[in-house]
Parts: sequence; C-alpha cells; structure tokens
Amino acid sequence: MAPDHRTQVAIVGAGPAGLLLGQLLHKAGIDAVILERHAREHVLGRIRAGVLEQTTADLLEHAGVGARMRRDGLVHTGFELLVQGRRHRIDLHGLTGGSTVLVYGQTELTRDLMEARDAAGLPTVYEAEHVAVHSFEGAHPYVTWRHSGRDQRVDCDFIAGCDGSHGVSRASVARGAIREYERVYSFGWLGLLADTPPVSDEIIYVNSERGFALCSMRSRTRSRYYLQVPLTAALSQWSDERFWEELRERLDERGRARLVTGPALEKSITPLRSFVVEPLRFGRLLLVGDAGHIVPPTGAKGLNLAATDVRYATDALIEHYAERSDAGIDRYSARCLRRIWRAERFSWWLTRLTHPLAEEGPIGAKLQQAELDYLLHSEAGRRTIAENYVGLPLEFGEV
Ligand code: RFL
Ligand code: PHB
Repeated sequence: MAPDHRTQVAIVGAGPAGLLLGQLLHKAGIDAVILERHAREHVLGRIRAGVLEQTTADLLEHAGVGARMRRDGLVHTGFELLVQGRRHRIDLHGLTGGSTVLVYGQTELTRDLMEARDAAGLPTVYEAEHVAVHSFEGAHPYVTWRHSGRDQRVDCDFIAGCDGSHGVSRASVARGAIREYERVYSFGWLGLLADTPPVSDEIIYVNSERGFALCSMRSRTRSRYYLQVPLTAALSQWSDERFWEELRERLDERGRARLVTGPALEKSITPLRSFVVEPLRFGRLLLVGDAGHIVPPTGAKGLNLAATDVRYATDALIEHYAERSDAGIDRYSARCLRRIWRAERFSWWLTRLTHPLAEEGPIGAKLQQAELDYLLHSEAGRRTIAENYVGLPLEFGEV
C-alpha cells in the first residue's frame, strides 16, 4: 500500500503516555501523528490513576499543560497506613526533605493533554481500526490502519508503542527478541467513584483482617475507594450498598464516623499484576508506558513510570534529530528499565505489606505484622516508604 502521509514519529495510543509524548515532541519541533483505537470519550471515561509524583507534575508543566493541574490538584504532604486498627502517618514532606505528591485524576490530565493537542491543531486519529506496525527493525518503518472504511498508511522514522498492556506494538515483536517477567496476584481491586466528600484529607491505605482497602479522592467533594476482592468476584455481586458496608467494616472508628456514602459514578474491578518486558526498544520501535510494564496500583506508580519513559524517549528523539546522535535511543531501554524495576520492587513490596495474603498462612500474617511493626516504628523504615512513594530521582547519566 502506498503511503498517504509521512511523519517523524508515529504514536500508537492516545492514553497519557501517547498524548504527553505528542505534546513534548511538538514543543521540540518534531512531527508526530497519534493513532487511537477508541473514541475520545471512551479514553476519557476510564477512571484510573490519581497520584502524581513531583517529577510527573514538572513534566506536565514543561509540556505546557500544567495550569489546571496546579489550580485543581491537591498537594499531599503525607498519607496514612491503618494497620490493626491503628493509624500511622507517613510524613512525606518531613521524611524526604520537602517532597510531596499531587492528587489529580488521570481523566483530568488526559483531558488537558487532548485540549492542548486540539489547540495546536495536531493530528490524532480516534477510532483507528486494525492498527498495525511494520518494518521497525529496518530503516523505514510504517503504520497502517483502517478508518471510515478506508485503509491508510503513514511512513515514519520511529514508532512509539504507547498502546497499553493489550496493545498491538508489543505483540508485533518477534517472540525470540523479547523476554517477559510476570507475577499475577490472587486478588483484584474493586474501585468505586462517588460524589461524596472524602473520609479524610489524606489517602489512607488500610490493612485489615477482612482485606485491604484504600481511601483516596479526586477533589474535596469526590471520593475514590478500593477494596481488595478475590479474583473470582463479579461486579454484579457488588451493589453500592454492599461496597459501602464492606468498606465501613475495614475502617476504624474515626473513619466510620466520617464516611459519607452515595451512589457510585463508576465501579470496576482491576486484577493486580507485576509485568515487565525486556528490552523496550526494537530497532525503530520504542515501547512506552503500560505497553512495556505494569505495576500493581498499590504504590501509585503506573502513570508516573509512563511519564518518565516519555521523558527518556523525548530526550532520545531530540538527540536523534538535533544532534544526529543515536546514543539516547541506544540507551533508552536500559535507562527506563532501571527506574521501572525499582518501582516494580516498591509496588510489589507495598502490596505484600498491606494486603492479607491468604496463601501464606498464619505465619505469613505474623511475619507481615512484625515487618509493619518494625517499619512504622523506625524512622529509617518510614523514610524508605516515603522516598519511594514520592518517586526516586531521575538519572541522566550512564546506566
Ligand atoms: P493506557 O492508559 O492504557 O493507554 C493506552 C492507549 O492505547 C490505546 N490502544 C490502541 N490504540 C490503537 N491501536 C491499538 N491496537 C491499541 N491498543 C490499545 C488504548 O485504547 C489506550 O487509549 O496506557 P499509558 O498511556 O501507558 O498510561 C498508563 C496509565 O494509564 C497506567 O499506568 C495508570 O493508570 C496506572 N494506575 C496508576 N498509576 C499511577 O501512577 N498512580 C495511580 O494512582 C494509579 N492508580 C492505576 C491506578 C491503574 C488502575 N487500573 C485500572 C489499571 C488505579 C487503577 C485502578
Ligand atoms: C487513586 O486515587 O486512584 C489511587 C491512589 C493511590 C493508589 C492507587 C490509586 O496507590
């Protein structure tokens, strides 16, 4: 098929990774087109992340989409762990020498990026069917898709696979060229969004005998809660009433007294998974964000990792075009993976620490309690949690 278009970077996927990459490339004067399988409203309807590291917020600011985030985002200087009925505060600000996180919904951030893209008149194809990536091992990659009944093709220099964990980019790599690391957990999170004031000003991670719970928020009037549920749980078994009742059971007295319930705006179940592929670059194809790695959401790291991949990919592409050097492209995978594995470790560790793990039996429960007891009563232990939660620093040197 002859090309209909030509661009420098073809981006597959208009989630936060693809949209942010598009914005940063535009700022650097590099051409890109985004191909997205779903409709715009579908992408905006996915309720996901809520916690941004400082590095992510800075990158959004740098991309020119920080205004609403700075106005509406909630700065959090700490969070709480509720363990065996007792609350322990992790003073993020105090323990890290001044770092904080920002609570700002992924939906809002996605909307900001979409609006900035529209305002700049940049090309995005929504509802692109049968997207396929081709010839990325050679010098002339291209992407094909079908839209409004017509087959289309764009030739490019690079393909950025920003198409999430079930995308086409990773699936197009030869099996022998990629290694997968995976752990599937025996439970999922049931999430509920409601227009009710949050139960607390800060996020609470709850380790109760009945299972883990998380009390988060999107604003001062909108709450986001999660309950650990068995993988066999079906959404139809969870009426709003049952959800609130179970959450109440997992909270402490103070939480129960402040809990305001209301109809769910959204409810969904997410299985928990740790997943990484190596490498993340295959010739002229770069995997970015969830396309290359998944973390269990306990550490709030998924979106933040996607943002740092985008940062490294942008730097590498700028180096390629402005300095005619492929050093950054060659280092992309190793640079990203170092940060990814550290976030994978933290997310896995915090998941094990905060969720009752039935398969580990009574001794597992005792050891978990002892570990929490040690960590929460040691300043070094609390600092370990805090410095990982706010995000480890970006590194730009050799890896
Ligand atoms: P996305 O957001 O999945 O976007 C991928 C896009 O690619 C499109 N696509 C395709 N397009 C064209 N052709 C194809 N063949 C395609 N296949 C897929 C999809 O339609 C989609 O629009 O990946 P991206 O951009 O890498 O962003 C990653 C984040 O969405 C994800 O890591 C976070 O949501 C994870 N996460 C959290 N991360 C945080 O940093 N902090 C949090 O507090 C946090 N909480 C969460 C989370 C994820 C959750 N779920 C539901 C998995 C809480 C939950 C419950
Ligand atoms: C959320 O607000 O959706 C959220 C917060 C913290 C997490 C995961 C999700 O660890």
